[in-house]
Amino acid sequence: MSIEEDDDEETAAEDITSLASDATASSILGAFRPGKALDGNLDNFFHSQENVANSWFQLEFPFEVKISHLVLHNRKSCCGERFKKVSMDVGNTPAVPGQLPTNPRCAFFEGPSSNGMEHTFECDPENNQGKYLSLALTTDTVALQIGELYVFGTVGKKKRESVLQ
Ligand SMILES: [Ca+2]
Repeated sequence: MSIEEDDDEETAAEDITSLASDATASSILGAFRPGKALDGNLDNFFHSQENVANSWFQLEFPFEVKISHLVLHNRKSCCGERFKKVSMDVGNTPAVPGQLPTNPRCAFFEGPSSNGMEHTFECDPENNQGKYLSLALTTDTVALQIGELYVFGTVGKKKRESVLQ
């Protein structure tokens, strides 16, 4: 019997949302900034500009992360059905405004959702690794809206130490 070394691969998935270094979007409607999807408040939300093709929301991490699943809370107050045909992609290529993200897909939601609905989207952490996580509308709907997003996954031990210093 031996004591195993700390192994990054065996680290349990945890909420890594707060490790993100930036949150951006293809467009923003007024004060409904991307940070509104990350503030722990289910009563507010991120909202892209309306009727713009290929709307996306992106989290950037300062290092590659392995993503196991996402928990998403839709906007509560209205228009939950707008969240549909959403592609969730993870990789090292940042998204470009006006274009759909090109990273490998971790999940796809056919939808439609409804007001305030909570969703869990499973990813494969071994195949869904990178610095960028994007959620993108792949269909014509009014806007991308996200009440709250939680990202679960793992980071390497050395990377974790560099963040904590
Ligand atoms: Ca919020």
